[in-house]
Amino acid sequence: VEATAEAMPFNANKPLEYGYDNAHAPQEGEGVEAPSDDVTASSLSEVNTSDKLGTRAGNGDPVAVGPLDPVRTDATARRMTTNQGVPVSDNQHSLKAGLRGPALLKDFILREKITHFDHERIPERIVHARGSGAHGFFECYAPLTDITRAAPFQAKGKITPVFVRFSTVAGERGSKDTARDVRGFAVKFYTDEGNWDLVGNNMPVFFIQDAMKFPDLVHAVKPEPHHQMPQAASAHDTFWDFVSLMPESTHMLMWLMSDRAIPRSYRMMQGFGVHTFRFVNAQGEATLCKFHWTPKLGTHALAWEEAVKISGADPDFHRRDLWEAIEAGEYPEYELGVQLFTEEEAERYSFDILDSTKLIPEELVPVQPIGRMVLNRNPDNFFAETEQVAFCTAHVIPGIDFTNDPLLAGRIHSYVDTQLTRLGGPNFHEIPINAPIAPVHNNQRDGLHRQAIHRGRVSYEPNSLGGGCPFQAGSAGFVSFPEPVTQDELRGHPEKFAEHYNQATLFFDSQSPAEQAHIAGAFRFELSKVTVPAVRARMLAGLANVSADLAAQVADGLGMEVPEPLPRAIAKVPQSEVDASPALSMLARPGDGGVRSRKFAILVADGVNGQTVETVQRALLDAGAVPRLMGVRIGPCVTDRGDTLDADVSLENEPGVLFDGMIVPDGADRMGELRMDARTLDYLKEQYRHCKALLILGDSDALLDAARIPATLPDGGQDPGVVVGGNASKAIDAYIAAAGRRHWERETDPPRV
Ligand code: HDD
Repeated sequence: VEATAEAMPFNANKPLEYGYDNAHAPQEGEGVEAPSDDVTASSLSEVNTSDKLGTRAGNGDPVAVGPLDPVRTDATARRMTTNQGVPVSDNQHSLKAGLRGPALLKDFILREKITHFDHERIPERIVHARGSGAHGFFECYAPLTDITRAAPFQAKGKITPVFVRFSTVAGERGSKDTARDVRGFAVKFYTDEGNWDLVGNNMPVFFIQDAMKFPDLVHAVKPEPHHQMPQAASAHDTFWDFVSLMPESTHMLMWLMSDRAIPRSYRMMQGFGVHTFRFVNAQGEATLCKFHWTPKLGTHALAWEEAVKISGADPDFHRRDLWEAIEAGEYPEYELGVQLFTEEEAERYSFDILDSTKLIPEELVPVQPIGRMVLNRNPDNFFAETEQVAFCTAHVIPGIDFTNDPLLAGRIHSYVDTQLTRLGGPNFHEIPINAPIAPVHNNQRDGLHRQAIHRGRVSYEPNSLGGGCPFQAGSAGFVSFPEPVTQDELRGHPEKFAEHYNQATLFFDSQSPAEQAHIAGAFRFELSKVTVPAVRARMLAGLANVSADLAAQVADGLGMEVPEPLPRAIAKVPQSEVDASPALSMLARPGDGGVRSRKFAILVADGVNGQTVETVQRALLDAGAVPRLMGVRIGPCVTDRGDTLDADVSLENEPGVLFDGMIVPDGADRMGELRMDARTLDYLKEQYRHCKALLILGDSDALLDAARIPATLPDGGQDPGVVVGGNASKAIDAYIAAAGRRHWERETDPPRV
């Protein structure tokens, strides 16, 4: 616009009228050093794993950094461009005919920006929509060459990069983390011989035996279709209607109603491959195999009421926990173990190893540790990595093969298929997070969003024009295990599949009293949300086949009688090999009992005894824990010594449920502000009710009395989780020893406090 100030009502060319003040815009190369320029996408599929990854894992450095480097972008000190690389001069204003005139269609910069934005979302996963991911590595303990030729297990110390995604199942992408639900535990191994995906859960069994029923199961558990409620919860009519008609889900229901369904952290839960797989060695010999991940920190759970409150206070509780632990260098670690057995042994078991509603008791086939996985790098970009990662049970490598588990068969189809819609076409394997590190060469061509530029005119095989390349690998490639098949085609299931209760009973009987009480409480809660009495009654009739005691407790909680047990589907119930499996209790894996990476709140207010705060903080830090100073508000408070402490969290912004334990330092007498705040007592009560350890120092024990917290257990014994001490340095040691676990033994139903 050529105009003078005199001719126009305002000066059209005055730079600030456009809101663009070049003087304050960052200039190219200012302040931060620009990243190096050697970023090309070409090396993606040809990365040499040993060069890029080899020895770096041992010292804790990220191993999966190398392969993705070519596609990581960083805008630091770069100027803004369009997607075509055209520098953008003004990202604040659309192109208009005059400052108050209409926007112009030829504004390709505006249109590109809005069009891209309009298409930012992709369909969420139909199940496991809510998840969190991390990079890391797998390290093999010893060569397993006699049982498998799978690349990750060929040498002691062999490092394979991995990407892991943990998830809930039922909730949508933005739903809460602490729902009562199964957790997904999916691991992508980027091996030298292609990608292997071990797509498991934190429970070793499943609801159904045959993939044919999966859509029904998912429709039943998802929010009901007419009003789209409830979100991320199984406590509603359609779920219980379905499972009460599906006795094969009884065993899984025991797991789902147990504390396994409300883990304290993704870092503190087991993972299982669920199905029986096959290891195959170089001679083509097979060994049957079940996969187990065991967390180094042990298996720990939340209390149900705590999980409910956390979902309001921090719906990202597990995501945050995983992220913060990795940022802090507290790398989550899991041991991979296998149960190995032969076809002949399997035939003798009282259950069918092709039935995913059954596990193999560890007392029958022990779990042998074969390696460890360490997660040591957070994703750079949630969408590019965690959302776009595509796990597929069909992704196996030479040395690992399927069995005829009919649930697995359906999965082999489903996962690839679902990505076609979710990720928009058949080339999702080229998305960087999904691309194998092993080279990819075949004659598959074209399709939406093709990244590779295939050279030459040959895209068929056999060919002579391309020298016969790429050539078949023969026995060096993936050779399916030649399982003989001689049977008729039919729809049905093997006889042992009809036994539905033995392992549900084994699970319940193997739990500690507190875990059993939680299972009964969970059934009571869920069934109390069921509005159709006949569904509740049918479920109770199923539970009567599991445990008379459990059925009676649940019925009592619902004000109902225990009905006649459901008729059994199998005529002659096979005898279980074991009556008790201690390994099924979460208490069997306490970890080292320490407090590493656990969060503790130290209550502070003006007048707090500064010395005790310092002692407690130091000791917790030395033990690897995360102490936070919690005040009535954040910011400074003055200690009895006259110096100031900074409260970094407040009773309001980080409620007590977000902490593993709480400490009240000496000084309650002086800390009037804290005493007068009703939330202080609420938080103490909650900590107690959720069975966390409390440390109360000096005159602050008056708060314990005010909150009516008993120092003794219901059976009259001393509660080791309530540490009351005059001497801070002595008391904190006792506290740390007590704070690595929950003190379930103090629980009563209903709660005393
Ligand atoms: Fe599945 C996702 C685990 C049975 C079909 N499943 C999905 C994920 C996990 C599992 C962890 C999330 C992967 C990720 O983080 O991206 N699913 C299991 C386990 C099962 C199981 C342990 C039983 C042993 N699933 C199962 C069956 C079917 C599916 C029987 C279909 C026949 N599952 C899917 C799916 C999903 C999926 C629809 C949704 C998004 C995706 O795959 O990528 O294909």
